[in-house]
Amino acid sequence: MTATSALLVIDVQNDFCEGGALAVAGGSEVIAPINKMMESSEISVLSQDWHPEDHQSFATNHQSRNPYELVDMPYGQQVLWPAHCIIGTSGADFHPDLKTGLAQMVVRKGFRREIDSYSAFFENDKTTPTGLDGYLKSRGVTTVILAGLALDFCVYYSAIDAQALGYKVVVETDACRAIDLDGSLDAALSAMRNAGIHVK
Ligand code: VGL
Ligand code: ZN
Repeated sequence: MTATSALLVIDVQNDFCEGGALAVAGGSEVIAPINKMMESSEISVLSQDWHPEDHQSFATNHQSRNPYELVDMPYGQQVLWPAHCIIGTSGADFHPDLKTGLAQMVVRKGFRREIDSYSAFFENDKTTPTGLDGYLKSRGVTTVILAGLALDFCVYYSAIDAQALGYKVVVETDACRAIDLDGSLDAALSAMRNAGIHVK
C-alpha cells in the first residue's frame, strides 16, 4: 500500500467555540483553514468530545470543587472542567460552519462516566482504545495531520499517541487554538517537538 495521510480534526464543537461552555479563545477561527484542508485531503476524520451529564471530568460532579482544579483519579491527575459537550446537547454538536460532510468518519470519545479522553486514540488511562488506530491502519494511513481544539489538550494528546502508534505526525498550529492553563500551551509545544512531531 502506498503511503497515505489522513487529516484528523479535533473537537470543532460549539462548546469549544465563542459562546460555548468551555470556549477556547478564537476557536471558530480554525474552521476556514480546516474546511480547506478537508477539501484536499483524501481521508478526513472528525473527533467529537461526547460526555454524559454525570461525567467525572466536570467540576459540578464533585463536591466543593471548582473548574480548573486538579483531582486524583484512579488513572492519574485530572483537570476538572466546566460541564461541556454533553451528549445530545447543541454544545456537543459540530460548529455549523464546519463542513462535516467532507469527513468519512467520526470518532466519539469521553463517553464513559468515570474516565476522560483527551486523545482521539486512547482514553486518559492511556490503554482504553477508541478504535481510531484500527480505522486508520486499515485504510493504509501512515501520516496523521492534526488540527482543531484545543491545541494544548485534545490535539496534543492525540498527537503524542499518534506518534507512539508509529504514524508520522504533523500539527497544523495555524488551524488550532489553545486553552493555555498555567503554561499548558508552552508545555505541550515543547513536549510535541521533543517527541519528534512536526509542529508547524
Ligand atoms: C478538551 C478539555 C476537556 C479538548 C476536551 O477538546 O481539548 N479539553 N475536554
Ligand atoms: Zn471534554
